[in-house]
Amino acid sequence: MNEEEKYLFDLNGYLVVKAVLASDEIDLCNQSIDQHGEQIRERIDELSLSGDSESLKGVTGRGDLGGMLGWEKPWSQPFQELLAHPKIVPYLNEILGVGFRMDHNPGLITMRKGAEGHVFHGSSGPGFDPNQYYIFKNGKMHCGLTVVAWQLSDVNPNDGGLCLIPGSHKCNFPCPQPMKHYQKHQEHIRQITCKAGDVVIFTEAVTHGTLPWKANHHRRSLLFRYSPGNLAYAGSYHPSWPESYLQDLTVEQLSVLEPPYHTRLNRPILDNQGKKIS
Ligand SMILES: O=C(O)CCC(=O)C(=O)O
Repeated sequence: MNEEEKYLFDLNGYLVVKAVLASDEIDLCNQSIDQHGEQIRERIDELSLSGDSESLKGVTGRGDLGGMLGWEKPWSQPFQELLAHPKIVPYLNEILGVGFRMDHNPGLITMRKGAEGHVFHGSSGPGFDPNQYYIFKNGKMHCGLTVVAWQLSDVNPNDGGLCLIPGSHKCNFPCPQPMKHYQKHQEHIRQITCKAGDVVIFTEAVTHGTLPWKANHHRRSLLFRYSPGNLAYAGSYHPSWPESYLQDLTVEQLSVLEPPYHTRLNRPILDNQGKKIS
């Protein structure tokens, strides 16, 4: 993570890393998802995410799909490759610290034309959330839960999808409710545009949400969430990750599935080339 990227992440609470995946890697992920397309569940009725916001409502809900790390071979393989991807490890080493770990089960967000948005949320002020935070101390960023969102389709201006309030990870005051509903101060809210193969990294402390999807093509954003090595938000690792997740993983991939504990206690650590060094 170079100095410019650190500046931008500290400034905005997110960073877009361009062209991490090549087109054949994107295709493999999309083929695996297509193979499991019947498992996508659209969040309607009580699972709706748009609250009572007129600006976020849609004709259907967001599609969710999980469990890809446990899919039968070869379908799980493209997702295993993302677990400790050498192009992303250096960012997580900087943002979360060495020894970072995967926190939640990964999940795909899909949206078809007309899919509703998601009320904005985030964990900056006024209270302190010890699981999802952004702190700058001793010349260094320290983050709790952090999202790595792998883009498997393009997101163009005005398509909708992920949006953020840049800088809000450092906010001290609560986000006004009308802003969380995309009904006020829209000029301070940024829709994140990107190409398939890009990765958006953002801290859960930044106020973020989803705008209704307006494009003809489907949105596909694959979310891996990570925490520092000493911390767990979700209990997905407990009592253990499913056995099906662990098949044929490299030592590096297994390292990020370690439960939370101190790095001092022989926690495996990856260097900035994504190789296990201890
Ligand atoms: O649409 C997005 O990428 C944001 C998703 C999100 O914030 C969530 O699922 O909590």
